[in-house]
Amino acid sequence: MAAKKDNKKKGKLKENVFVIVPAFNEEKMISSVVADLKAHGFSNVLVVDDHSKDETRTKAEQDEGEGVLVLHHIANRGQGAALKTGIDFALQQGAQVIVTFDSDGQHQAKDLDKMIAEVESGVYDVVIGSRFLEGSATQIPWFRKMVLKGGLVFLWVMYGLRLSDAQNGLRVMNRKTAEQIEMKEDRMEHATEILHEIHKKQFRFKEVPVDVKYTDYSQMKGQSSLNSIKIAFNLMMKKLAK
Ligand SMILES: Nc1nc2c(ncn2[C@@H]2O[C@H](COP(=O)(O)OP(=O)(O)OP(=O)(O)O)[C@@H](O)[C@H]2O)c(=O)[nH]1
Ligand SMILES: [Mg+2]
Repeated sequence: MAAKKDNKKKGKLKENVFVIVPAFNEEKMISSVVADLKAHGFSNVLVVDDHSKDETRTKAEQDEGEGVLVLHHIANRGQGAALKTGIDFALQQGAQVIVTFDSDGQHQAKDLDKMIAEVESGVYDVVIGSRFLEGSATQIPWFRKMVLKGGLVFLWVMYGLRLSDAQNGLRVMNRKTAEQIEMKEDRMEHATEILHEIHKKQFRFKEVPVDVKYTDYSQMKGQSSLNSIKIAFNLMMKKLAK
């Protein structure tokens, strides 16, 4: 309530902005992630619990009301599917700007204002966070860095797309983009799919530096290198099958 009052005072309730927070087994972080978003004036936070096995849903539901809504999958479908659920719901609610935000505590709400401003100004359709651009204070473990750099080469070779960060889940897009990108990949392949859709449909996009936190928790929970190879392999097979 206090945060809401403060933001009212500042005149920035961000009513047209919906933040989608896909969550799977994030009972340790979900409350602080939601609190960070609320403290920054976000009044439409949609947590999509993807049938977590732990207390993620219960924890998120403790924050429900006050600008937070929890959607729930009745089976685990993957981060891509959870984002799609959240985006479809946000569009139905009249969202003009849609943010995708990880629930593992690696993203920070402080990075969003500048990204949203770029979209709201109408110059860009999509703004994507980057850990690698100058201005980002992210300290990436060297092995994760190598895997992420490999992902960049993959994106370039497979889709002709040159970016500085190919796997960043922090994105801001306008309504038109959210309506037009097709998301068929239920699991982690969706990150590449979204970039490919943006490129193919010629949305105007920009990368901006953001700070991604690497902690023992995030590294224990995050994507394994093997999974990254599996994702690349799946995408390659699908491309070859076309
Ligand atoms: N809805 C849903 N979310 C998931 C699933 N798996 C992971 N996530 C969420 O997706 C976000 C990112 O997942 P990570 O595994 O950390 O992937 P990442 O951040 O790209 O990889 P790291 O850089 O290694 O942390 C987290 O907020 C997870 O809770 C899933 O099966 N369903
Ligand atoms: Mg992560």
